Amino acid sequence: MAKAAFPNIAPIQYEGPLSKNPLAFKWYNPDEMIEGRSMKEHLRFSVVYWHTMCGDGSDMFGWGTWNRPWNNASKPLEQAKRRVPVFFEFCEKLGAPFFAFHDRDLAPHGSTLRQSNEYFDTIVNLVKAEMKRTGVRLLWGTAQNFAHPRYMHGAATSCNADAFAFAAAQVKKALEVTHELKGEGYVFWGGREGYSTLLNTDMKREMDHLGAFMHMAVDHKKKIGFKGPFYIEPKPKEPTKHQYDSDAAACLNFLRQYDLLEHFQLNIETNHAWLAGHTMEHELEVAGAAGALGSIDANMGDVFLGWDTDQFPTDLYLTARSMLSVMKFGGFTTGGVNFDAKLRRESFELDDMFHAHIAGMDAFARGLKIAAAIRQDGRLSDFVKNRYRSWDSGIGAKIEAGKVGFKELEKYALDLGEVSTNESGRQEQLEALINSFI
Ligand code: XLS
Ligand code: NI
Ligand code: NI
Repeated sequence: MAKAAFPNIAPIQYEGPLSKNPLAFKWYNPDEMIEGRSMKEHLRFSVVYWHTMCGDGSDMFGWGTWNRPWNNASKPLEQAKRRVPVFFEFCEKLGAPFFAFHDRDLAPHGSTLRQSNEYFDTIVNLVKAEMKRTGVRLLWGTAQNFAHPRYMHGAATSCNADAFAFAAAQVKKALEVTHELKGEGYVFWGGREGYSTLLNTDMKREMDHLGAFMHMAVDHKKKIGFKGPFYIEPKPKEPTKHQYDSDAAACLNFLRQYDLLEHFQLNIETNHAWLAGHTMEHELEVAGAAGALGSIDANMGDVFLGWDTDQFPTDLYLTARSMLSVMKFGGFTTGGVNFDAKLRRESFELDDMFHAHIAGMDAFARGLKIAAAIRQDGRLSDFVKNRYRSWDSGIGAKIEAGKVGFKELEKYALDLGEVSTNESGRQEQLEALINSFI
């Protein structure tokens, strides 16, 4: 085995809320049971390969800052090989049960597609061995169809049919690898599927192509026997001015229009929800109401910066309300809490990798406990139920059952005199109620 990358860090243990050890969990206690499931099963934490192994702290204004001693190979393939054991040592010490990758962050681009596929296979063999050794599993795989110049106009929505073909070949391969590694699901994030200006864009034609692309993916999934769900990950902008998968509602509309809904769920990312002008819980509720809440990319943005800052999620209101929505729709099955999050440029030391993930895991563990306590208490759900009681009997029940139309309702309203059931929405009281659990 290669030399340890984190020789000074022992496996992270749960030490409880009073611990002052920064390299310990204060709230994430994997085996603790909540509503009949262990925390580990509820949260299904996942580490991403791209930010964790391929990020370097650079931004549009400056070079990389992060101290990553293993990033010292002269050839890209050699570099990719060095990263594999480091990543799995990290996941193992952190106690993260899952990971996620793009094809091109595991292995480098080759000079031809054939060579890229060979590089990919070489690294996948190493990954497979490490997965076996550590027991870390794959939450989902995906294809990076946005970094290379060939995708400048998009991939499945490119004006260039050759780019579409190339993207199809890449997704085919990434899907096969995901299946080989027994991935729980497969993600489609839009990359550059969108536009910079409508002046040069045939939107209808591009959407039709995207629909066709997804059908081809579904066909291939069936062909190889991959049983996990496909997820679409909504995002409204960045890198393009407008991404077609702009939010949960737009994705659901696309899936319905192209008759794809039965094959897809959504992977909701906090920072993307915020960029779309929505809260995370809004997006979770939209997905959940359509029976399409699959997984989450856990991070958060900065309210004063209008871009995808991908910060680690440490806000307890956010994690508690996210978990309330997730639990309301039955919790994760194939999905999980995937940390699509990156360290700040200034957090350049090696230990920061652990501090950031511990912070995110503890925040979600605490969010889970808070959500479970709110559910157990019952006042919040009772309030909502009671608020809609006019639909449980009388005219409300008749409307819901489809037994009356405008004619009957007009008669009912004429005889009613005035609507008398209005009562307070109690927003402030409910906000205080939530606060009493935090
Ligand atoms: C980018 C997305 C991306 C997806 C995977 O903003 O979050 O990282 O999760 O392609
Ligand atoms: Ni993401
Ligand atoms: Ni993102």
